[in-house]
Parts: sequence; structure tokens; C-alpha cells
Amino acid sequence: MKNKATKKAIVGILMGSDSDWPVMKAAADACHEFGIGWEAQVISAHRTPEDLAIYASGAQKRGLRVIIAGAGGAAHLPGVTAAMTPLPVIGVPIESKALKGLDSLLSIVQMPSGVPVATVAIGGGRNAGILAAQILAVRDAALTQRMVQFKERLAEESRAKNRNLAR
Ligand code: RP5
Repeated sequence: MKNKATKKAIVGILMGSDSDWPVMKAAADACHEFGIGWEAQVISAHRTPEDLAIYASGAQKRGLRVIIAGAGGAAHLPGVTAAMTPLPVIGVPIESKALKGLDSLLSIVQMPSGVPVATVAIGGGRNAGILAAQILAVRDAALTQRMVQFKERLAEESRAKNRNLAR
């Protein structure tokens, strides 16, 4: 789960437990696909709150530009992170056993005014990584170009599905 990108990490990926990694890995993979350096850590808002305070309050000064945080159940990790950093925070609700992730979704999305968390779908690790890339692309022409090419590929794949259906 360590930073395997060649570049310096500018996206921080947090998760409440290592059981979240299969979903959060998709965010890391998307960052990797766009050539963005990332790092991943297990830090829990409930089990290691002091570690979270240190990570979130120092993230911007360490050079991170976006944080992606995934958690399940009473999923306070993204919101508490957003409370302690000026960086944009993307929340990933992890599917929980008892409530299928609805608890995670509502815990993450229902933030008070002034402290937003950009929340993706339950299990939406890949979209979180893509959204982080889009945020970073605003001030990066080369990354914007890669995003445009990605969108063109998506469109072409969709048209191919249409052609195959028409046969
Ligand atoms: C949350 O509790 C974590 O984000 C995880 O989704 C869930 C279960 O954690 P483990 O019991 O697998 O450590 O804090």
C-alpha cells in the first residue's frame, strides 16, 4: 500500500482499515493511469484520531494537493479530514455488511455547511481517482490533455458497444 508512483505524491489516499483497500486501490490505480503520484495510509478517525490530526493538518504543507478518504459504517474519516485541511477532500463510501453502505454514504455526504466532502458512489474508488485527476488538471495543461484523451476513449468504447448491439 505504499507509494509506488515514480513521482512525488500529490494525492493522499486514506482509508479507515486495510479491509477498504480493494476499493481504494482503484483510486490509486486511476491516479497511476494519469501519471499522478499518490500515497496510501490506513488511518482511522475513531481508532487513531491523533494520527489523523497530524496527517490532515500537515498534508498541504507536505505538498499534497487532493485527499481521497474512504471509510465504511459510521464513516467519519473524510469529514474529519476535511475539517482539518484546506485541501479538497473526496469521500468514498465503503459498502458495509449491515446496511450495504447506505450508512457510509450518508455519514460522508451529509456534511455541515462550510466543510464539503465531494462524495462519490458507494464503492466508487475509481471515480474518486478520476475526480482527483480532474481537480489537478485545472492547472496542468498536460494532464488536461490526458483527461480529454481519456474522455475520447470512453466515448469510443461506448460507440463500439452500440455498434456491437446493432449487429
Ligand atoms: C471502518 O470500519 C473502516 O473504514 C472499514 O470500512 C470498517 C471495518 O473496519 P475493519 O473492522 O475491517 O477494520 O472504520
